[in-house]
Amino acid sequence: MCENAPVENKKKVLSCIQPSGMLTLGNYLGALKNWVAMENEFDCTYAVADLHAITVRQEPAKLRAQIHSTFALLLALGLDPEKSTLFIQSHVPEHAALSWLLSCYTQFGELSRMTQFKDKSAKHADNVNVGLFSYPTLMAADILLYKPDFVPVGADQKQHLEIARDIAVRFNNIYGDVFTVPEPYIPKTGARVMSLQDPTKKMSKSDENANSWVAILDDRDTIIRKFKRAVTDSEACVRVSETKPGISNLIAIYSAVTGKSFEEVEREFDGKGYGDFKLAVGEAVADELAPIKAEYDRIITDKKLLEDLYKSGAERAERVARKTYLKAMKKVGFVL
Ligand code: ATP
Ligand code: LTN
Repeated sequence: MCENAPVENKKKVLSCIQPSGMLTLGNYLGALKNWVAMENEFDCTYAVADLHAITVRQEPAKLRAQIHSTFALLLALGLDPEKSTLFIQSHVPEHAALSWLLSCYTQFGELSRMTQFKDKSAKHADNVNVGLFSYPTLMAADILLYKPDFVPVGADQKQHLEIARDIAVRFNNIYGDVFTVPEPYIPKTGARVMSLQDPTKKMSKSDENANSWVAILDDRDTIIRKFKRAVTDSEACVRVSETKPGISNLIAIYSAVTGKSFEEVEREFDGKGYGDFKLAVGEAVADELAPIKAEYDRIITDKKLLEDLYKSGAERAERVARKTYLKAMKKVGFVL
């Protein structure tokens, strides 16, 4: 579609990211890189999902810094606040408000089946709070308020998106056409980046072993060192195979960053050892992330700019969110 086409003709996209720690290469390849790629073709709304982050305990000062940092990173990635609506979730109160409404149209049984809930409640056994359980209703509110056609997320969020769709259909069946039922948009390449230390698990920013993930803001030496230490196998043959999850993960990462197909990568490293390959992956990732880090370092010090942008983003988001929220409230029977 033409870059200057009026916004109304473009399909709508909505996605959010939690400020729950240092964003990783998994977040970048599985989600954020795609956000940037979608910006010209779609009318995009992107938020820092800070309300979601407190489903696990956060230290106040650290959370505040992470919210700022995540918002700054969105700008550093190259997202344009004129083209896309960029905001912080808690600045638009309709998210929490609609979440309550939707929770009354969500079944206990369907939330109990969420694998992320099962995983996270096992991991944080001392704090299995109600928010962690009902989190998909907040995510459904994030989505449904903006009536998006597509929701880009990594493969791990598919189940939550399904629930959002089910809630929308259920609500619409009772009250008429209130919500748009969105489609998932899951990028093919780099859809699931695995841990560098245990390639059977996804790369996760909350993993305690810092060698298992690469942060988008890691410096070059750190990135190369982490790839050198990546767990592989003893076969020393650069080839994708189900029995070689470590090397397959590195090939997928290299392919996502360089745009080369898996076959091209295998050919390029035919007869070469893992040492050479790991170094090449590390260098390619470092090259891709370096300009983002440089831009981030510049933006994060400009507090005034950040504040202006997240305030105007929230105003723009709320104009849309308010309309949908009031429509839903009215349909349910509230006095407005
Ligand atoms: P946590 O470790 O706190 O659960 P996370 O690292 O899994 O967090 P999220 O904030 O839950 O990250 O995810 C943000 C986005 O990044 C989502 O769209 C998610 O699908 C995507 N994502 C996260 N980790 C990966 C990964 N390893 N591979 C691909 N995509 C990922
Ligand atoms: N749950 C997502 C983040 C998230 C989200 C959303 C993604 C919150 N609200 C709405 C897409 C649409 C996660 O943890 N990755």
